[in-house]
Parts: sequence; C-alpha cells; structure tokens
Amino acid sequence: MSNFVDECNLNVQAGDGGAGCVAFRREAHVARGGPAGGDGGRGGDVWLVADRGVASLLSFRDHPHRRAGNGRHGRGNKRHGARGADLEVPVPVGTVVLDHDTGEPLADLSGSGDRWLAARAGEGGRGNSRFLTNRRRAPAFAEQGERGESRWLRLELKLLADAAIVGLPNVGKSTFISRVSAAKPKIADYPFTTLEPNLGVVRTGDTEMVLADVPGLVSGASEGKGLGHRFLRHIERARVLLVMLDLAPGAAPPPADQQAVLLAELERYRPDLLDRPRLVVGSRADLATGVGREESSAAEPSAGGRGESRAAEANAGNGFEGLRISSVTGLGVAEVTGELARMVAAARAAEPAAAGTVVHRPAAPGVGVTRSHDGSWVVHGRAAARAVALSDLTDPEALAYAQGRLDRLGVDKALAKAGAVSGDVVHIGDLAFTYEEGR
Ligand SMILES: Nc1nc2c(ncn2[C@@H]2O[C@H](COP(=O)(O)OP(=O)(O)OP(=O)(O)O)[C@@H](O)[C@H]2O)c(=O)[nH]1
Ligand SMILES: [Mg+2]
Repeated sequence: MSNFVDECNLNVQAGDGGAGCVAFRREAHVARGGPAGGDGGRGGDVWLVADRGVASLLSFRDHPHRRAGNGRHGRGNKRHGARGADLEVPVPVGTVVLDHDTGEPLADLSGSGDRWLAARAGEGGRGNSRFLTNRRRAPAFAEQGERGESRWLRLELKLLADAAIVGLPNVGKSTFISRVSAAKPKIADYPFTTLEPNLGVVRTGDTEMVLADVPGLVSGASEGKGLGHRFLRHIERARVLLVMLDLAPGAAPPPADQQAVLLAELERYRPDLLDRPRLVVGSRADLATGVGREESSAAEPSAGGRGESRAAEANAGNGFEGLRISSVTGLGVAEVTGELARMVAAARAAEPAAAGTVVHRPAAPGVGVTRSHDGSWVVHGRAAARAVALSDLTDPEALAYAQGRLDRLGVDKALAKAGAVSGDVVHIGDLAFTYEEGR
C-alpha cells in the first residue's frame, strides 16, 4: 500500500478541565473553617503544527484520534489542580484543514511552523473558596470542569512546489526530475508508472526551487479518468507549470493536441490554473526526428521507424516550436531549469509577503435556544453550560448562584422570546430544568 497519503480524517479531543474542590479549613476552635477548595486545572489544547519533517498524512490513516491531557482536580488547602498537557500534532507543510461535515475551510498550514488551535481545552472548575461572599460564608459547591472540545476534521495535503510538471502519462516527467534533482522516482515505459507525487530540489545558479513530478494527466481526468483529478490539487500551489509534451514518434498525439488536452483538464479543475506562468517543453527529443536541426525539415526517418506513419511522426517532432529536451542525452535540460528558475524567481518576487498564517476560528457564539422534537428546549453556548456545571445543584446557594449567572447571560429572556411557557423542559449542558415564566 502506498505510503503517500494526501487526505484523511482526524478526530481531535482537547483535555477536560479538572473539577473545582469543595473543602473547608480545619481550625482548632471552629467547627467549619473558611472555604479552602482549590480550582481544577485547565485541560490541554490540541494544536496542528506544520512540520517539514512530516511528508504525508500517513500517520493519521490508521490512527485518526489525537487527545490532549486532562486538567487535574482541585484539592483542599486551596491547592489548584495541574494543567493538562497541550498536544501538538505535526502535519505536513501544505496541509489544509476542513470541517469534516460541511467542508468549510478552517485553516491553511502552508508555512513551516504555522500553528492552528484545532480543539480548545475545557476550563478548570473554580473551587468553593471562589464563591465566598458577604452573604455566602460557607459555599458548599464548586464548579465542575468544562469538557474539552472534540471534533472531526478533514485534512488535505496540497504539496508546495515552485514548479510542477504537467504532462500525459509516459512522456518522461519522472525521468526529467531524476535528472535535475536527487529525486529517485520509478521510471518505466508504460503509462501511470508514477502513482504519487515526487518532489525534488533543483539548484541552478543561486536559485533553489522545489519541483513536483505528478502522475500523468489524461483527457477526462476531471471526471475521474486515469488517476482522476486527485493529484491536480498538488499542482494548485505551484508557482510555475512545466508543461511537458512528448516528441517521441508514434507514442502520443501531436504536441499541439497533447497541450490542448492538458490545458482543458487544468481549466476544468480550476480555471485560474491557466493564468499560472507556464513553460512548454518537448520531451524525449532524442527520439524525435530532425531534432535540433530545424533546417533539416525533410524528415529523416529514424531507424526502426514504422512505415507510413513516419511522415506524421516527423511532423510531430518538427512542428513543435518550444524548447526541446532529452533527459537521456541532456539536450536542453540546463536551458529548461534556467528558464524555470527565472520564472519561479519572478513569481516569488510578485507575491505579497506571507501574512503570518496562523488562522483562528471565530469565537464561539453566545447563548442560543432551539426546540427539540419532543417540545423541550435546548440552550446552547459554553457560558450557559458552565453556569450550571456546579458540583451540587441541590445546594440552595449553588442553585441561586447558577440562576443569577443564567439571568446575566440572558437565558430566560432568550427562552421567553423563543416561546417557552411555564412547565416546558429546558436542557442546559447535562441538566434538565423546568421553565417558569416571569420569574
Ligand atoms: N529516449 C528517451 N527516453 C526517455 C526520455 N525521457 C524518458 N524516457 C523514457 O520514457 C519512458 C517513460 O518515462 P517516465 O519518466 O517514466 O515517464 P512519466 O511521464 O513519468 O510517466 P508516468 O509516470 O507514467 O506518467 C521510460 O522508458 C523512460 O526511460 C528521453 O529524454 N529520451
Ligand atoms: Mg512518472
């Protein structure tokens, strides 16, 4: 099975907050000393971090769950619980994060070190010592810890290359990258040898650029033909496209037709790919007739040529006006890398400075009310859930405290506005209440 995985699902679970503690000081002469319960620790956050050392999303395929540490509970003597450990999940540079259900883009980790908060930790609960007031001298309740956020994400890897080679299958894309970089892709004389993208670093003069060799494109790729358009996403971010047309006789349609197919597929996938700077080259020129001798347009049939198709083959080679290369003889290779480097440098120079790509999700909305099928009401929002997450809601002081907090959040108003009437059941967090009008 392939080790290059460029899409996966990931479940991130932030740590729960620890519970606040209910405790009282022990004093020699007082039956019950002042409240002394410590706070629970906050849970750990889950961060996704773009890391150059990670090549693909492989590690998530069989193990899609990542979890940060829970906060510890508070204890007596106002001892606070320890924080849960944050979890940093390394992902490849170029990872795009989407909402699993809606497909909404959430983050784009395109620079090494970019970080994104994927799941927010639960806050620790406050201990009873925090609820001491003039009128509440011995609070016998504390806050529970908040649950850490948990969600499913969809990750897609879009390779970041300066230039990507676009061509029909078997035109010599992999041979070219193996010639100009240290990449060692599989090369063979049949279509679809390359099943996953290869990256290579090309150095020319003082420019260093990353070149991507992607699987061959065929007519209909955008409808799923060949390897489909799955790999086109790796072309999306290339600054320059190296369009490679086969000049070998009899192997492929004439260069102009090859180019038409390639451009049509690019356009169908993403029209703006056609605005990308591109360099068109003719490959396997050593096999084409009349190479490098434009003046000898009288076709010299190559040895082993096949009868009546020779004239057409010769035309295929000769009719091409772009740069001709041979990765076998080295013809034109330096010219192509030089020209690519120039185009890449120009494209880089034209880019706006990177905008410190740490993306944050918008803050969670306030209080919301919805009605369930059974006629009960559900109050949404972190603040409301926290207001009722107390250690002991049978304690009258705790209940009064929770009620005051819900009032301040406008929960009663929101319920009244939504049409709740006395006797309706209201769910907040894990708890169910009965609604009373005009209280
Ligand atoms: N004579 C000659 N043969 C070449 C040249 N470049 C590639 N080939 C041969 O052409 C065949 C296909 O080369 P690949 O590099 O695998 O082609 P590809 O475009 O990567 O093919 P896919 O991965 O299947 O899309 C192999 O047999 C290569 O040895 C060249 O410049 N001259
Ligand atoms: Mg290949």
